[in-house]
Amino acid sequence: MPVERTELRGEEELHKYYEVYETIGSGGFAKVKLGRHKQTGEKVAIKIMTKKDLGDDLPRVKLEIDAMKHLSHQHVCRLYQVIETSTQIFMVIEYCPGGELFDYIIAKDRLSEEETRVFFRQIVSAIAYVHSQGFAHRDLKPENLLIDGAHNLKLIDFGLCARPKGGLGYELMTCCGSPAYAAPELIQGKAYIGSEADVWSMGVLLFALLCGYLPFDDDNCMVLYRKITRGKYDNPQWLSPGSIILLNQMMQVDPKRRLTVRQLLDHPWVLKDYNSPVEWHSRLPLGHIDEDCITEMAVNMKRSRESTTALVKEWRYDHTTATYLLLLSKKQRGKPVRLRAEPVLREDSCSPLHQGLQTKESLQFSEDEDGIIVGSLDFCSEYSDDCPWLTGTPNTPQGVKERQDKIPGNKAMRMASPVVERCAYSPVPERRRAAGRRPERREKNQENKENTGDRDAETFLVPSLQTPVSSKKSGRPNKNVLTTPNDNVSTKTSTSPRVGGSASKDQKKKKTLENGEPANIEIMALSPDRRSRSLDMAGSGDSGKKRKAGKVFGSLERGLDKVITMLTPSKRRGPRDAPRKIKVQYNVTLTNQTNPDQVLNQILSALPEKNVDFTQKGYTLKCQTWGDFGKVTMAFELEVCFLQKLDVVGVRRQRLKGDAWVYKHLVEDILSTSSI
Ligand code: H91
Repeated sequence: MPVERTELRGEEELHKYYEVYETIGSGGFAKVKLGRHKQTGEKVAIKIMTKKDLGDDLPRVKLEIDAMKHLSHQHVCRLYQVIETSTQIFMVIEYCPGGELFDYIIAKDRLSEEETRVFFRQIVSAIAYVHSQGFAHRDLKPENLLIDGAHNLKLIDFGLCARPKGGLGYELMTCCGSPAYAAPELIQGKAYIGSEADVWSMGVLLFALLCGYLPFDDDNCMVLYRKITRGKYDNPQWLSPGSIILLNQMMQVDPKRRLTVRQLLDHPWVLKDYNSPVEWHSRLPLGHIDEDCITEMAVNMKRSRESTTALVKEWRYDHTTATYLLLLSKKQRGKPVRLRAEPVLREDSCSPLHQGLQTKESLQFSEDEDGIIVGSLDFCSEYSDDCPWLTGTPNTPQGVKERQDKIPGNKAMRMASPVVERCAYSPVPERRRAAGRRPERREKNQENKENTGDRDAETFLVPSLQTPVSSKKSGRPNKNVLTTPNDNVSTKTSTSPRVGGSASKDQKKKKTLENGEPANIEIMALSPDRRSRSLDMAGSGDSGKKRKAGKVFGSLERGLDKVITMLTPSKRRGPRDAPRKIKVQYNVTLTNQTNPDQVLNQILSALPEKNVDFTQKGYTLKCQTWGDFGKVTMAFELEVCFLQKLDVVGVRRQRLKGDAWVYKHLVEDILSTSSI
């Protein structure tokens, strides 16, 4: 694997070119951090792996890197740079501010057929391209599709992909991927064709988009496998006849009777409202070299355009590749193709790019658990700038402008050729507790949308004496000793629950934003027996509103081509004494409450009931669940925050590790138990 081996320690190399911020997720043995490329100011995702931890998975990482170097497509997440040392591997990847498609689906419960079609066409486009390059993805699921700043999907996680030497038509034997999305032939340990298995997974994915839960699901692996091999699932009543037909054609147990990707490109369901087949060819072919980017790089590097072109064409996935691809990305978004003078180490960050922002005082870097130096960047304030579509109306496909190109003609997609791998499918011993299956409650919700439930029975625990600070809890916290991060609140500890809160009914309020637009936000006041519902989606695009003095945010963020890093003032490194004020995002559950301490305490009391361990830092709870073998099965964060403009408290949630559907149900349980 020709990656950059450097005299510098990998980390130094990384910090030479990138600012590294907080962890935004994890995948397998990898940690993913937010970063910013210093010369272009572009945000990047940095996947960090320690070779020792990877062990036998190291070949998978190499496979993923090789696949990603090969793939350049509008719906495939782009690899920019690889830094490898004797102990670590850093992958610098295209940043997708919208996060996982999974979170988007659950925030909306399910998507409309129209919005599903927009996404599904992009998924078909990505997979047709990936297959045309001789790869099968083999782990298609909504967690592996990210949403970029223009609300377009990007496929990630090529760690399980296969590229049979003789081509995709050849059979594979390695059973991989997530069981719920796995094709019957795969879980039966039969030889299978990668592209056919991908179509099955796309069927499961399509179902998840349209329904918000999985077609095949069970806590027990063997029962789940039986369901998959039978291929029987229920079609909910909201599915259109066209959707039912398409799903059925994709989830055919016999792979030979299943639709092919080629057939999907111009399937009647896919064509509806578009009248053009899916455009799957790459709009960003690797061979093309952009002259503007070369000119800018040549000037910056003080070398000729010819030698710069030659350097870029080596595609070494070093800093040259990264700079070129990031400049290209800027150009494609209509931003100036400009580089700052030269890369400098962070100590020297008072360059024009950072003027007025990164004073030594405001730069807060600390070492994280891996010893990686990290800064801190306010995510939420940036979120809706990165994702203009977040400010839109729910269920409206926006920002997605798929080119209405011609049908890919007869140009055959390069498919096929055999390779045989062997490995039996090993049922995961300890699976999801209550993975995304359609709960009865959901049905009730559907039928009784306006049902007010027994809200009067809401009970609240009184906030306790403790002051904010980071209270590390291991094991089960004492329910009676609740902490509040606010020392201004009542300092009485009470063990007796008292009835509190307004007895208001579920409210479906249409709030008006400051700009006069209806926010179209659903505010749910839930009783303990009701599922917590997420914010349907809404936004307050106005990122420029004044913030409290002392915070390095606000108008500055729009300056200098929005490339300025907003670093956290020193006092914000410690636990917060007040909840953050954030914009509405789709990973925020709205409450109808105004007291953050009350919300926090409700969550704190619910966590032990659900066997969730947590560490509290101010208003953020870092939660974990443990499996039978002392392994962390799930990791996520819940943060109580104020929602700008709405003046209510919300709960931001972020999954860091674990099965997405189990997480969904666990968090729903916690929030509904908390009667939020
Ligand atoms: N899942 C498979 O949580 C569970 C924001 C966010 C923004 C990203 C860009 C690339 C990647 C992740 C991003 C991301 C893992 C990325 C790409 C590849 C890859 C991995 C990550 C999670 C890990 C964090 C991810 C989402 C998927 C966020 N993530 N928020 N941009 O292999 Cl190719 Cl692991």
